[in-house]
Amino acid sequence: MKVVHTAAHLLHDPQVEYESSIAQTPFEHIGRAEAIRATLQADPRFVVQQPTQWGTAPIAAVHNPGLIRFLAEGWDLYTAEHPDVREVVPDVFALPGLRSKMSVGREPTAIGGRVGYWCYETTTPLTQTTYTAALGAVDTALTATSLVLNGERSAYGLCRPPGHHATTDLYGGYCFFNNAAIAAHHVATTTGTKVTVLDVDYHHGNGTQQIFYDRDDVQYVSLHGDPARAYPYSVGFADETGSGRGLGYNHNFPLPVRADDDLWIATLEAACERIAAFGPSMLIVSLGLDTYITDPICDLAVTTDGMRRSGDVVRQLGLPTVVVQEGGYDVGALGANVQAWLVGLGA
Ligand code: SP5
Ligand code: ZN
Repeated sequence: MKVVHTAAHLLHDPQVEYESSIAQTPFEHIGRAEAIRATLQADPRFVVQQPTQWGTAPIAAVHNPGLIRFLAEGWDLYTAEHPDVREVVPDVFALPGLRSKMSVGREPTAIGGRVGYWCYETTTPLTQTTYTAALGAVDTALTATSLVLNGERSAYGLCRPPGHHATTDLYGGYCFFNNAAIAAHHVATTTGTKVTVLDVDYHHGNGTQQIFYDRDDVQYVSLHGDPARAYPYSVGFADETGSGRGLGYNHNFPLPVRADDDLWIATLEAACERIAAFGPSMLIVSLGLDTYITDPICDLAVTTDGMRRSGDVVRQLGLPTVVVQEGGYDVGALGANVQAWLVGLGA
């Protein structure tokens, strides 16, 4: 199987994550992608190649151009006012309630206000070179997608930073641009065919759901920790089924604490029935390995064999498949879990 990877991810190397009211070393760090690359490079079933460059047009087809502009210039503008800052984190969020009963707020002009207009939480720092890394992750997803459009049965984009929490207008959840959504939109619009995004990260992909919520050409199907207890908390419930033309094309499968391989696989099989009924021309998998039993920030109980079985269930759909990397924070097991999943898929 072809693997797309770029060293550009090394340019996103934040040192602090503000999570659960604690300033801590980030769970999402460069060692994650390096561990996956090392495991796949040592396995002759995988061949690693670099992405080509796609520019910002495919990103602007999914995201607000203002978000792209902010990520491109935000660090320079912020550090012009605060020269000692190494990474930028919002401290004032432009929540709609601030202007309740008034018109919808415009983007603030002050840089301290802009960051809280485009970012929705505190675990996703913007560093001097984050933008270049985020562009590299999009290039990685689109290059893997083009391999499959050109005839590969499947391909894997080792995207970092991840993407599925980024909405049209907001970054957060370690994500800047929604790599999987950009790939899915690219396929749907350039081929005029239906595409499914299957999201198996522990966390609900609120960004991907939001991007496609009112569309009937891209189906979103997600298995995840129930947002009643799990990040992102306010989205990902089973009764969110799409709106307008998109009604019926969004499927959420929230899972209980410590869901094991058998419950996970049975749920994935139910999800795949929805995919088969939709009849997409291509499948984009948002692959998170944070469902793993010893993941440090999650609470499901999927094993490495469960990862292999997951890939095997998806293989049985018989669809051209692009796999893009999302989360997974037990770095010691991350390479083996990605490998098992992709071997199950038929690598
Ligand atoms: C791509 C991806 O997997 N993003 C996940 C972002 C989740 N960030 C918040 C996690 C909250 C975990 N709380 C558990 C406490 C452990 N200190
Ligand atoms: Zn996750």
